[in-house]
Amino acid sequence: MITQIKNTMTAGKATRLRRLLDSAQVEFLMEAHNGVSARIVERCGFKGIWASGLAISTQYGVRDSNEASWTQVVDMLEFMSDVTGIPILLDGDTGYGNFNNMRRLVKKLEQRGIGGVAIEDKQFPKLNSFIDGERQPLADIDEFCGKIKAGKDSQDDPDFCVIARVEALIAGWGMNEALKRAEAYHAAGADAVLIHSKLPRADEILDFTREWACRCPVVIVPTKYYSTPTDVFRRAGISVVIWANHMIRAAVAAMERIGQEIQRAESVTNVEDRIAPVEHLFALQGADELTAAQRRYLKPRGAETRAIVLAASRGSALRELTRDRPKVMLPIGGKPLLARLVDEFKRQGIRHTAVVAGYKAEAIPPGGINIRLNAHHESTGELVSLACAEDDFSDDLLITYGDLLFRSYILRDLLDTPGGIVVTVDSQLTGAGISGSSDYAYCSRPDDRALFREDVRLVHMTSQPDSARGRPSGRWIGMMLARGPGVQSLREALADLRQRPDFDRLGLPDLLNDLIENNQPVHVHYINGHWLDVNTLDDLDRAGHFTQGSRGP
Ligand code: SPV
Ligand code: MG
Repeated sequence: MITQIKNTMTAGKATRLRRLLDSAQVEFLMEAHNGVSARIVERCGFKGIWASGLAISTQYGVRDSNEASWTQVVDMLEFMSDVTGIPILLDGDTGYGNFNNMRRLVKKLEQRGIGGVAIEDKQFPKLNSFIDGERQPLADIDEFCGKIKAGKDSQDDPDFCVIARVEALIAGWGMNEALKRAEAYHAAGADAVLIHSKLPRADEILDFTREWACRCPVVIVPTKYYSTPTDVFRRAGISVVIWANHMIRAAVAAMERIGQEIQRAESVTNVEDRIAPVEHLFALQGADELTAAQRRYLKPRGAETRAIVLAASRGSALRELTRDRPKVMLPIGGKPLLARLVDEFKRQGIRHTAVVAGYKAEAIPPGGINIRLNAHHESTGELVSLACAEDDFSDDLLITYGDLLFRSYILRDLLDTPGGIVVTVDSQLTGAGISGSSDYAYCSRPDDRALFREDVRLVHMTSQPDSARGRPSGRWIGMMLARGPGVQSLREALADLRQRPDFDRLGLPDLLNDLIENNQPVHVHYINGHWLDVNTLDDLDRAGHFTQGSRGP
């Protein structure tokens, strides 16, 4: 129901209601009492809605005696109008007061895209016409005519409809009084008259229409004379028939039946197939539109991102510690590196992780991840491992080394950085805790720590500082992102490099350099510390502190 049809359709609603009144054939309005019932009425194919006072009172659980305030009614109308494109005619009771209240009512209804209002010539607070009708005092004719005029004078849209409801037959004042009042209200500017009857047959309605002779459109509410064939109304020249309370009565009957059944059975099994599936509720709410809007406005961070972790190496500098398991299975603060990594992914909404294993692959528990095997891990490098996971490539792809520890914001910010291919570069080149193995990044701009969302490009990556290129801009931490066309470029670069005789020895930096050489932009996401990779026993010691949060690298 969030489909804000209102804005586009509001302008025409009063006009469309007027067309129904003026139509040469009989037209129908169906009652609705809240957003969902209004939506259903429209989906059933009705051309207009009757916002019934009885039904709106009932859904609030109060009596149809102006116990719900007029603003509560108008608030409900807003929900109804927001979710529908067909016009709404409000059952405005007596106009909720005198001429002045009527003026304000019309203004507020127009603001909410309501097509028109019917007011009845009774006194505030009104009572439903089917309760004690003959003891219901009618309004003074002149006072009511003033209210009609006040309403008509207040409308901005010339097509907004004010319908005068004649209650003389309900109150037992007879046909002459009904006709006299209808004539006065018509002369005061009413766009139609609603003649109401509580008899089980349509006789007095038909008498009225005969006498009235189409001086202006006639609206009827055949709640009590419901068995009258519609053709009778057609032949009588009725403009609009209002089915005034059938949605709320249907809802009440269904709720009572189902509620009692569930209460008796202490189970919902039997009713499940006879009630609306929750998917139907979503459809009525317009859930599809929201899903489409989310796609448009809210690309969920990491929602479709898949991760590939390169974890084939032993980590031989760690000696005995990696005798029976790969480096990624080393516990840091009691939890293996790989499990920490996967937890970080999950924190950012990445639920699919493929791990390329090699050395002691069997030591990696398969739970929650896909394990790919680089059977030649001893003689091959990172690109061969990456190629083992090519089937796991998705449109949003995170590739990391398996021995990384980092603060959560680093991955979060990488996922937020625009670009087809993005690498995370630590601009800190020296300092405590910086370990030996590094991929040096030369970038289009150094990190002056004031760059914010500025596009910095990777120019080249080397495994040793390259004096010919000057001072490196930073160190790549072994984390990169590829999305959309970037993934395609990545595939092409991989295919390109596969042709090289030394492919087996190539690493991810070679892939990045190949992309750059082929004019594929590689964007840089700068960080400053707050990560480490685990290559040596010293790193392992630092990692323990890092995870305790006592000391960052
Ligand atoms: C309503 O629907 O609230 C009406 C019509 O006023 S009736 O209840 O038939 O009077
Ligand atoms: Mg009513």
